[in-house]
Amino acid sequence: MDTSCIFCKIASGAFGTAFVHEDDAVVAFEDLNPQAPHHVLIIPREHVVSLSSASDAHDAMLSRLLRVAAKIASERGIAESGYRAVINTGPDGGQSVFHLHVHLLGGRPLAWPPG
Ligand code: DGP
Repeated sequence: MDTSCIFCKIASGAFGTAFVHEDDAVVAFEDLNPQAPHHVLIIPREHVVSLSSASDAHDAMLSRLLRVAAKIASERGIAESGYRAVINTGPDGGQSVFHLHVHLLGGRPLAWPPG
């Protein structure tokens, strides 16, 4: 755990954040600033700065992040209508919180290409 990391604190339960999903490797919770009717963040419990920081040792965790995103989408009834799983990485990728996370966005048509 990185004690200066807001997502580490959330994952530890320090803020009492309601989890949409939790298991031994990942937790999921509502985004503070939702960009779609469904906007959930799925993060590893381990502090990994970004996708670029991940190694072979993180293969199972990375798989878990995406599988949990799909599970939540299914639970919310948006698997058929569609959704997007996004990992913003680094400055040009628009990453603002430097703890790896997947955005699950859905519930409305999502434009392409993104801004
Ligand atoms: P990114 O720009 O990809 O690093 O996305 C970070 C997201 O995290 C952004 O959509 C807002 C969200 N966020 C930032 N701080 C908090 C927080 O304290 N709680 C929650 N629930 N979401 C947060």
